[in-house]
Amino acid sequence: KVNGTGRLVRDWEHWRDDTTSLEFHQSPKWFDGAKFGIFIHWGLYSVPAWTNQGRYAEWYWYWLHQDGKHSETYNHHLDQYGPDVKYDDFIPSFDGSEFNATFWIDLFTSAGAKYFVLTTKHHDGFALFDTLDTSNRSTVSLGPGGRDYVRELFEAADRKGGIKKGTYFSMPEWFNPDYSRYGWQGWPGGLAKDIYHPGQLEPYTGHVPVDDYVDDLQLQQMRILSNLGSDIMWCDIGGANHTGLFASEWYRNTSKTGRQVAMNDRCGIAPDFSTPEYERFSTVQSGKWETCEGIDPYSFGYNKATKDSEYKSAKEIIHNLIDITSKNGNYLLNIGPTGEGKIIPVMIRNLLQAGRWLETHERAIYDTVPYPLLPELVLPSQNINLRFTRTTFSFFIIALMRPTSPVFTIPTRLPILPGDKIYLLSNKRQKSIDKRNGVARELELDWEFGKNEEQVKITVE
Ligand code: FUL
Repeated sequence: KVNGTGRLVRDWEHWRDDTTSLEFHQSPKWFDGAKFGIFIHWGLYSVPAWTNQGRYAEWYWYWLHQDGKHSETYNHHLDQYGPDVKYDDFIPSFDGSEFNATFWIDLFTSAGAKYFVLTTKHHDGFALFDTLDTSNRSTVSLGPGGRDYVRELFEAADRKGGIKKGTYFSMPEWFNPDYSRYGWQGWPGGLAKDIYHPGQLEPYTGHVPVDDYVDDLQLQQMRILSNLGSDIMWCDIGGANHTGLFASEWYRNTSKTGRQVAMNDRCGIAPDFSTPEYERFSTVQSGKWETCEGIDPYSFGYNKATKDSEYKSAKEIIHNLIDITSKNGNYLLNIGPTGEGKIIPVMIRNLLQAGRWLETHERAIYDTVPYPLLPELVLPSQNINLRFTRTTFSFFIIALMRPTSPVFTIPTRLPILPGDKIYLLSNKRQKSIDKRNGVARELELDWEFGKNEEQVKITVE
């Protein structure tokens, strides 16, 4: 909805269920303020859980076919499982024996995440929820115990409260026979030929043939939205789909669903937020965005070849979150559990450590907005590496490094006035800012990463 001054306004009450109004939709306020989410890539690929560096482990099946003979994935598969084990033979091992929904949710909230996004179906077409009559290719129909992991995790989140529930959903399926006519932009859209036994096809277990694949997509998305109650529809890849036709009527119709679902930029409609992957913006963006990347340096899916020391440390996680927040982004940090559903100790440790920093400094992150005049100050020669965020009544200075000298100059004015109170978030001792002559002001701050006795002076000119 556009108000009298021609500016976009968030006015969901006046939302119309037509596709034109989709163009004006913006991300929900809760999403803008949430800043930190946990992405979870968990699926059949978590069983072999392997890739050579620089590639996504969740693409295991694809690499196996794409690379052909003598590729690293080919040799790895042959070596580990022999020529007769097909991708779908991993289904019985994807058993959730170590999946503990309550523990996952406790971990995410202790890490300071305000939302999570779970892979409900990745490109291999194997769903973690009940796809009803659209397909039997799911944990509910084929997996041990017939479990609906999306429902289990969502129920745990509802029990805990305070965390929003999101759903990753791949539109295309690499080797779904019904998708083959939609193959696009180099996307395979073909059948999985068994490369160990030329001339044979790999099974696409649980496939239910349909007239139109994209009708099924719509039904599955509607199910995720209506029955499971997703807050974020995180589509992937796009391609042929009907999202534009039903998103306005359902996802955005508060009277039908009671809420507004945030949708990313891979659904095929005007998005609420963009999704740079293993990338981020270095300047403040007016449109909302969200960086997604793994705690693993190269992969979303669990990769057994990654060493503990290679995972992002708590410090890296927090530094990334601070930097992204200062530019109007959210940080969707991915973890890849094992095939059994275990989150490995190093991931747990680093997430919990990150959460401890957030606990003390949450006011500088959640529900803040950028300070567009000066989102950051980076002067490497002096080790100065600051980020700035603000709320209506507060201004936050976050130091990522200890400057060489305790006294340094900021080349612009900060929105701090004589008489304002200034204090370290981890230490509530307050100081009033002295009255200084007009423009130039000197502030004294306790140095954040120091032992609190140290002082830093910031001169604002
Ligand atoms: C990409 C996918 O191909 C990756 O496997 C991963 O899911 C990432 C978030 O999106 O497009």
